[in-house]
Formats: sequence, C-alpha cells, structure tokens
Amino acid sequence: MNPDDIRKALRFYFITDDGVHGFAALDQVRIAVEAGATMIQYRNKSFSLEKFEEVQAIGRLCRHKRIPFVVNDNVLLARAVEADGIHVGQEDTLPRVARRVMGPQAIVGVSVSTMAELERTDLASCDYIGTGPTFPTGTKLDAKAAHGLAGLRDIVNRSPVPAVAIGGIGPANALDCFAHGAAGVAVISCITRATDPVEAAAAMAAACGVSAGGER
Ligand code: 3NM
Repeated sequence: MNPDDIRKALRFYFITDDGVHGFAALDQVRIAVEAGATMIQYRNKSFSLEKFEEVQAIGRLCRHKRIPFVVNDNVLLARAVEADGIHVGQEDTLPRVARRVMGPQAIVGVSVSTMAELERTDLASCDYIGTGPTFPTGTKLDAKAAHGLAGLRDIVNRSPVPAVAIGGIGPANALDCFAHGAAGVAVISCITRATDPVEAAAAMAAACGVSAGGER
C-alpha cells in the first residue's frame, strides 16, 4: 500500500480484545467501524478454529466499509480469510517471510518498542510500525516499559515507514500522539472496556478527526 494510504488508514486503528468475556470481537468491530475506525486488526492470542467464521465476518464487514483489515501474528489465518494484511511482533513470523506469504500488495506491519528493535527490524518488508507502549497499559501483559511521548517522537523520527502509537491511548491523549509524529493511534481497552463502548468509540473518532463517513 502506498505511504499516503497507509498513513490515512492508521489514523484510528482498532484492535480486537480477546480478554473481555461476553463481548465478541465482531461486536467490538461493528462499534469501532460505525464510529469511523480507519483500520481493524483481529488479535486473539488464544485463537482456535471455532472463531474462523467470526474472523471471516469481520473481514467481510471491513471490505464492505472499505477499511483495511489485518490479522495479528497468524499469517495462515490472514491468508485463509483473505485479509488485507498481517501485523507481526518481534518474536513472531519475520516481516520478510510474512511479505512473501501475503504478497506484494498486502499490508505488513511490525511492532517496534525500542530504538534497538527499530534498528534490527527488516523495515524494507514493512508498510508501517506499531510502536509502544506509549503509555502504561494493562491490556498486553508482556508489554515493555512505556516509552512516553518523547520515546514515541524519537522512534517516529528514525522510522522510514509511518508509525502508529499504541498502549494506554484514549480520547484524552490521542492528540498528543499525533503532535509527537504518530500517523495514527491503535487502541483496544479505551473502547472495549469502557462503560459505554459506543460513546467511547465516538470520542476516539472525534479525537482522531474522523467520522463514520471518512475524514472531516
Ligand atoms: N501492543 P490498550 S501495547 C497490543 O506496546 C499491544 O506493542 C503494545 O492496548 C505494544 O489500548 C498493546 O488497551 C495493548 O492499552 C494496547
């Protein structure tokens, strides 16, 4: 995907939460997409095949809304549901391998927490980096220490590809992330664990300057 389209897609990037009982990923995505989310990632660290149809349905919804849909970590699942791309961590499939399996048109994203990781990552195979945690998060149990807005800016300045900030982000601090160079913000719990997820998703869309019909 070309860098301009990627930057636009990263603006309000919603990632599904596999840790909220009774709140299905498809329902989470419906709420995010209705609010104006610009990209969706299916993330389920305990994925099993009984979820396959649900992931397909998320893919169909995103296609219908013309929003890029990527799968976390699982390249074969991404291919099987004909996702637009894949997001890999430092310990997951190598970006080069993910690119080969997904194809030249696919979106390949990689997580980068530190400058050292940035330097050793094969960014030529990637369309974007996800960098964090920007702020402390309780959603990813093995997250590194938060690098803060200054750390975000350092990584953005050194990255040859657009960066989406992640970790502890919500409507109140999204603007700070943009001001420190992030092309977008990736969020989970500020929506999925909000008392009112619909209201929270609308607040995120407003903070990101997007609406359900596109950018404002
Ligand atoms: N990756 P929330 S932080 C999935 O730093 C993930 O790479 C991170 O969830 C990283 O928006 C994180 O609820 C969790 O803080 C983000």
